Amino acid sequence: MEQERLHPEATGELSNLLYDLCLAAKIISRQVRRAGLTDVLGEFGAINVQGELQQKLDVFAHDTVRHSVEHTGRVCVVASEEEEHPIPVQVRDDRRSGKYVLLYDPLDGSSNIDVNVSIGTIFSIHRRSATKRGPGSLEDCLQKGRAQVASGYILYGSSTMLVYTTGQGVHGFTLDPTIGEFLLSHPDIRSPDVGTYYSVNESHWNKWSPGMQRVVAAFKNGDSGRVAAKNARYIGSLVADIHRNLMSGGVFLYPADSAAPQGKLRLLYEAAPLAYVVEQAGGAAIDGTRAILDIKPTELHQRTPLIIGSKSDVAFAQSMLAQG
Ligand code: AFP
Repeated sequence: MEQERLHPEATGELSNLLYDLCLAAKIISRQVRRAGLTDVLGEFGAINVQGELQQKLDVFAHDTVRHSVEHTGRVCVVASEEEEHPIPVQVRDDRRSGKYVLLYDPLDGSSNIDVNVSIGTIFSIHRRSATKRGPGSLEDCLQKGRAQVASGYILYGSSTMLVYTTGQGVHGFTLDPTIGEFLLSHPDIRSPDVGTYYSVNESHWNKWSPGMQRVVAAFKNGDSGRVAAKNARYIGSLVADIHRNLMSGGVFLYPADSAAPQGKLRLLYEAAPLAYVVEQAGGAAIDGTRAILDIKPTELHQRTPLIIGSKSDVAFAQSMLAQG
């Protein structure tokens, strides 16, 4: 509400949409916290559009987020990692169709669910073009990351945290399960310019370009005066890796490689929302050459290489890669 006052034109709808996502996060968090006790672990028995085996919690999280927003009249279309096509939100009266577009990764790091390692939900919110009415479409989803009005993630880790930005800095809230409310625990998060950690799955080393191998080698061993050697940390849950580096300083890399020439991570509901958060905290995010937020998407599930984190580390990687 305080931030909303910075926008005289605000109607409160965005605040309410963020609050709808908080409700979904509380429900998912409860399920995740009791995962070993209830029948929510393991496979759902279907394959999603990414060709991945859906986990029961993937589907639960997907449905929970969708149900928490689709009856509010605030969104005109939702798109999820778990659905091939965008889901237009039907409204009884076209004049009332929602003005926001929600893209989300319901549960990122699914392969870590059954082994009790931190996982997360990632969301990206765009405004649809003002002239349009009725349910939204793919076109409303294919917007540059720079046009996001809000983005963030929920981390289901040692505590459940919501970290988001609406373009006025990055703020972190911790869920107090005793009152069922997110409390402001980390106002104005700023990411250190130079990071302590580098985070990359080095098992893909042999599939990387020589340029990318040089970048990771420099982060590992240092590079005479240009970058100091860093400590390695890699969880394999994007949200958890990004959050650690956001708080302590670090650079996360998921480069393109010979097996995945476009990289693995999805632009619209993984890279772009996290890039908005990290840039707002003083960091940077690139695909190797250009800012993630300046990429014009052409497909809903398009992938992108990602180098994200502390500003000078990302700049170092960009300059090394530019040398070819
Ligand atoms: P899953 O959702 O299949 O666990 O993938 C997680 C993820 O999309 C992202 O969270 C990780 O950063 C990345 O993939 C891990 O990929 P690798 O297993 O190739 O390191």
